[in-house]
Amino acid sequence: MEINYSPSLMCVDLLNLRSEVENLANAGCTTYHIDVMDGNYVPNMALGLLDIKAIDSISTLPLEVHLMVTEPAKLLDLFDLKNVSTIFVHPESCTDLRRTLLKIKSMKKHPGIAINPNSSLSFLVETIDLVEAIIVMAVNPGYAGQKFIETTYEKLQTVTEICTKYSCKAEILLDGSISDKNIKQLIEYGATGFVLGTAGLFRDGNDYVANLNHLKKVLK
Ligand code: S6P
Ligand code: MG
Repeated sequence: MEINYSPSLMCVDLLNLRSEVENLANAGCTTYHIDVMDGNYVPNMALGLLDIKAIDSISTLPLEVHLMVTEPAKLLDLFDLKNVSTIFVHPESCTDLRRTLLKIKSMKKHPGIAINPNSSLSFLVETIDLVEAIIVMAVNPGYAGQKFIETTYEKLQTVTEICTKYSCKAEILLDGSISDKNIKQLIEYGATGFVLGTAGLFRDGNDYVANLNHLKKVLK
């Protein structure tokens, strides 16, 4: 299985956006993770639309957009960009989750849901016929640099069981404090990819080649 290594671009040096984006691709990252926050659904803001359009214009990799906003359906058209492959929404933030996922599908993007540590998995079961990608949050959304929540392992196992039961082939991405301490176990429990931030990639002098190779070695 090809593992998706997706750097969280809110962790890059924004003053050097072009070289950061290029260096991450050259280091072997496979997609870019774009965190969008509105200061309402989560008490923070991250990348803005102009940053994302700039990234889209030079990207050689697919962009996975993680919307941490209230009522994402109202903003979806803004993300109808060339390299955006997947759009994730948080079920609780949608008035009509199914309609929101259908709208993403109509834009020819993969519809995804992002599941918080305390989100009910009934959202997944009820949309399993539409969902093509899943983020299992290992932290509460809003910030980089938080502590890994240990109940994530159990949650991931249940997500994997649900996908198997319904023959759902969605990618399963883990997001939040992903590092050499947890990736092996997460793969065993069904993860197909990782969002990489300060815990695993943007650390130790930001040597992306060395840090990514280290993670890959742990999985061998
Ligand atoms: C935060 C966001 C994440 C972070 C990522 C950072 O809510 O959705 O994608 O950017 O968790 O990684 P780390 O290793 O600093 O926790
Ligand atoms: Mg994220």
